[in-house]
Amino acid sequence: MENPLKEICQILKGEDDFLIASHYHPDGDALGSTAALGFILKALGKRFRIYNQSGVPEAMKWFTLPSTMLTEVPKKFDGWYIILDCGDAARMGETLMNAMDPEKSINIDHHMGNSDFATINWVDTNRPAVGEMITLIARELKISLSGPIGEAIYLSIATDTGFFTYGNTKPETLEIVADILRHGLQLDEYVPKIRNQWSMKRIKLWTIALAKIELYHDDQTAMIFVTQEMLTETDTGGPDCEGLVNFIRRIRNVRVAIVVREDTQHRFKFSLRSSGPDNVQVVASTFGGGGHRNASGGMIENTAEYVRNRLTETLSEKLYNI
Ligand SMILES: [Mn+2]
Repeated sequence: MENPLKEICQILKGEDDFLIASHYHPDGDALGSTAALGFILKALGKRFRIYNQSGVPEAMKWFTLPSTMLTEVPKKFDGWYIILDCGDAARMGETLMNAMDPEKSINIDHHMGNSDFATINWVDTNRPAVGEMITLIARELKISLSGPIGEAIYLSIATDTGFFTYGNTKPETLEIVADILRHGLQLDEYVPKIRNQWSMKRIKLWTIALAKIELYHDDQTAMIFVTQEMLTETDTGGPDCEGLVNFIRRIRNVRVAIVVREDTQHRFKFSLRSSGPDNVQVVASTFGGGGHRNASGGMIENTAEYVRNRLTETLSEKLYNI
């Protein structure tokens, strides 16, 4: 495709009915980019609907949407499907995937290895968030980043860059944020809305989990096992564990942080974090997992004892060379 951005803007201007969707269990980027594009279509006076198979998560219920978030695919829909932040078609959920008209679909994404599942595919892996790509659409259509559009784009970019701390944060990313601030976004009011959304259940889970940190390799590896028992006891789930691995990575002199979560009996999901040259991707790939040099993960089906031993042994071999 010569210039998918221009082509997408032509369709947004020329057509009238759109369904915007993102991956189920939406994160800040999925929800923020969906809303931002909705606000753009609203500004253009177009008909549109927004859809997410799993709806708006509890922690983002406060967020201003351009219209009601549908959780059912509309029966009679003849317009264009715009799919955001989905590395492959299955991420949008099966119902929409089956309903989507492959001849009238747009895929806007930043994941590596995107399967180019739509009619028009705009995939840019250098973008830290889809929200940044939606900004380019707004600019092309001469729509300013004021009010709810700016808020939605800020949510997208801030959450996918760890509030501008990950390596994917580029000068251009901060220039977009500067533009949003010039249009009036008040960070002291807005950022607490995004960040201060923890439930007491989650705090209870972390309290139990943090009390069980295990240290290995001369205290250079910190590991936590989150068991089904802990999750049941605190009435929490997988999403409540998010961020735990980054948190224990903050212990001084720890080079690798690991959180292992019991998914079902004898099935464990693990996340690894490191920084700089310490490559945890090679450790994850030993178990068929994936990710990046400093953030990777995967799954092991065996006993907890086996998982603990294999992960520490593999780290000894592949990372610490001991
Ligand atoms: Mn994203």
